[in-house]
Amino acid sequence: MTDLRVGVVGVGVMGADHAERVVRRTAGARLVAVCDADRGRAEALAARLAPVESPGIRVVDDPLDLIAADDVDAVILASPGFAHAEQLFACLEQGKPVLCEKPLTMDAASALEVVEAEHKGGRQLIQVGFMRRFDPEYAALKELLDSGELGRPLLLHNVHRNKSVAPAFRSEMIVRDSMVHEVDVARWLFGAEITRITVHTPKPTSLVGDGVLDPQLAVFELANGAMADVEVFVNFQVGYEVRCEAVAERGSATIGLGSGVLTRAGGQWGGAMPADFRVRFEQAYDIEVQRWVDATVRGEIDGPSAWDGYAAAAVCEAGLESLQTGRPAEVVIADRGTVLG
Ligand code: ISE
Repeated sequence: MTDLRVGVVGVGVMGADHAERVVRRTAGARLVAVCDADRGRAEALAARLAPVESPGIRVVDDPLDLIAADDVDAVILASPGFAHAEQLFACLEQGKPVLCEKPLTMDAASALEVVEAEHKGGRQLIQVGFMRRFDPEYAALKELLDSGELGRPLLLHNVHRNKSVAPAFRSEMIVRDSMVHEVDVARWLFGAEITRITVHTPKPTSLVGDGVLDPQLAVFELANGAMADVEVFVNFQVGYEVRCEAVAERGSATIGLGSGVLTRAGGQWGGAMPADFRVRFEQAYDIEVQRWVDATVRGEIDGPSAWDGYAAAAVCEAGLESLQTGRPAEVVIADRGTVLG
């Protein structure tokens, strides 16, 4: 069996991490090409990752050339969200399976076009990078809720904190690039679409640039009557912290307490906080990419679909409206049966 030949588009923080993962920790896959708006960055990564005796990793200038290349069987898209739509259409046109980092696209209309184009092609080629679904703790929580042991889920409380983000990470990105994870988690864990979202904004931390609304506190209402809340705080200063608690009729379950190794030394007691998502979700990313490679070889996807990316985009679009108006916003989402029927 020959290795799946993977090309990575966008080798910033996440793309570089995935590229390294494909090279060092993924079975049955080989990194053959990388591409980035900053060619120097792509060249440095290719040089670092290509072992001397290997055929090397090509650096390609144009993402569409990488997607079309004969020696690329499948693509990891880690370019900025605004570039995804065009690159996803190219993948569909070329019949290339693609693991697309979130957000699927920048708005619900373009995300729906992607879903429709994929459906027309008759084969699921797109998997979306909602990695929390592959985190062993989230997966265990999902299994517990699905088992029915705790009864009907009623509430989900989420906390999502980043140590800090670049100044260019504005209020809208907090919704579209960060909160989008909990949008997916809520839909997935509770098995229902989000119908309404309200984004509240307390007086922002003084440690962000003017006009950035950070933290944000959102409330999701789901079609099955459950509710979820999420605090997203991307300039928390301390470290990366993602956890959630599901409350059901006969009990609650909490994950993400991060109580790994606890030390007692130097008059202190406690553990360490991960610096960022690459550390906290390393195992989830490894599992996600390995399962994506394995499924791709079988001609399938094994994770969140284009529809999940679209549904999240629809919720985030309403979230942006609520961010602006301060009022609840209804989620406008197409009928799944009609689109995929
Ligand atoms: C980033 O793009 C991610 O996906 C991280 O998981 C999230 O915590 C962060 O806020 C985003 O910027």
